[in-house]
Amino acid sequence: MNILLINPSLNRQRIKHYNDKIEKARGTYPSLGLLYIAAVLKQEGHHIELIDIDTEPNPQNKIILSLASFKPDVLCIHVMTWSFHQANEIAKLAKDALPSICVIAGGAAITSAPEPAMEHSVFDYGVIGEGEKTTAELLQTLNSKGDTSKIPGIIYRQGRKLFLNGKRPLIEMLDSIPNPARELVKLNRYSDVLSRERACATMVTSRGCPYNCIYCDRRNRMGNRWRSFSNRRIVDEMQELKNRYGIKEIMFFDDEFITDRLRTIEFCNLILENNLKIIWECRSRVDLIDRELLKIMKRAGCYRIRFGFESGDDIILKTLKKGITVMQSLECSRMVKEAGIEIFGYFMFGCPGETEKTIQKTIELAFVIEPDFAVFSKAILIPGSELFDWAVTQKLISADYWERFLAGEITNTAPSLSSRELPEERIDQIIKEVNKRFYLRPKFMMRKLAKIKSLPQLIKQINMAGAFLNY
Ligand code: B12
Ligand code: SF4
Repeated sequence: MNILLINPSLNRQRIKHYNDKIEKARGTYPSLGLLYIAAVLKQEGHHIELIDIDTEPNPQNKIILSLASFKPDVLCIHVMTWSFHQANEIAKLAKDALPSICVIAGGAAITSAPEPAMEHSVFDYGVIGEGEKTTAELLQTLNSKGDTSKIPGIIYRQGRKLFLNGKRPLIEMLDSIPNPARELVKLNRYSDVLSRERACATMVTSRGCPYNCIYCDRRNRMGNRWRSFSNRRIVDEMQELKNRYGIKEIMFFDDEFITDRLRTIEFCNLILENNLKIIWECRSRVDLIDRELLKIMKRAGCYRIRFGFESGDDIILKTLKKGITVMQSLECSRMVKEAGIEIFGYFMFGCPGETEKTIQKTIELAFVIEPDFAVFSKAILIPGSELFDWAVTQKLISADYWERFLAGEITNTAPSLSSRELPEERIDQIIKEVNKRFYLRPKFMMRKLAKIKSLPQLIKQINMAGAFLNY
């Protein structure tokens, strides 16, 4: 079959934490999820074209041209909640041009709200959760004009009715999945404001997360059992990125990279044995770090770790079920700095129980930790999160908020908690102030300049600083 895969624009769909200039300066990444799906479909012998809206100078024309010349039988589209409307418009465009085209959608928007997402779109099939096995089976069945009613992990429509099939078990052997089909995209058109090297790529080495932070929708997506690719497979993928695409830097997008300490140590050893010489960053938790681990990570090329510090108040951390304390955040940051690794810190305002006082504690924590980069944001009630459900029970948001968002009745992409004592506008104002205070400090700028490793890095960071000045 001819299959067109589309990744909607991330830049046009960002939730507006920052102004457009800052959002744009932050960078653009390929959808790894869509590239995994593409790899499986290629393996199955289908003909593939992939369009990533953000990397095309004229994406609308590119889609129209592909529909006219490639004549896809199937359109596969990646849908996050925030790109839902755009994805639906693309699906409509495809159906107008090719009425018989079958549209399959997958990604967080489908997984967190399958029925509303189908109800308010023209998608024919929705793939829920991990998509590789489901999509392969769905296409085999469609190709042979078989019965899709028994395929686990999908939602589909027949006439005006929607049918939700049972769940598909998670993939146990991640190594059975092929590498993302990066050959379908132009890797040099992606960028990240923080990357040191021009040639930078993204990768995922594990799926799932065993923790229970209430603001996260992890329980819905890849499950709470952490599963990993084998270290051999991960290092081979890194080697391929280096040899085939000249990649010198990798950003690991795993939900939780260090869940298994032993795996991390063995992974670092394998990098060293293979003399890989690639620098990388990952995401982890402050309670999973120790000196010995950091030492080997640094030797193996780790130059930055992202941590969700979230709050400077222990009661709030407890409410968030984050499972960490402020002391652990401080201790961890000390160790990471000593190891010569950069820190990227996430801090959150507007959590349940938040007051001006607890916000000040979080700001103080950020200035004591002094991460190399920091994101200060509002706690967003994302669909499928325990925080959203809690807010519903507290009558702070309506249970059908996201359904109404998908229906186009609500346009606020970032619902958050607010109270008479701490209204949303006040939190927005605090975020603006703290961003300026944090990033426009002469000390911070001097330190950043001293750490610049290349001209592209310098240009990107000057652009970002310019964007912050107008913030
Ligand atoms: C990298 C990342 C980003 C990047 C870029 C996204 C990108 N292009 O990769 C950036 C930093 C820009 C970003 C921004 C945001 N992100 Co983000 N991000 C991620 C992250 C960490 C990794 C994504 C990834 O590569 N996953 C690995 C792949 C393999 O998994 P996957 O994408 O889910 O794909 C699988 C299935 O979903 C399915 N599938 C996916 N696409 C398709 C398509 C088809 C056709 C089919 C059949 C199946 C299918 O099959 C895939 C393989 O199994 C995820 C967390 C995570 N670990 O997934 C959050 C995540 C996707 N982000 C999330 C959020 C909340 C945000 C922000 C709102 C954060 C914020 N507060 O600003 C913004 C909003 C972005 C926007 N569109 O407006 C949520 C999404 C929730 C939702 N309902 O949409 C996630 C799930 C994290 C979380 N728990 O909060 N994000
Ligand atoms: S925020 Fe991170 S650690 Fe917490 S549940 Fe989500 S993925 Fe896991």
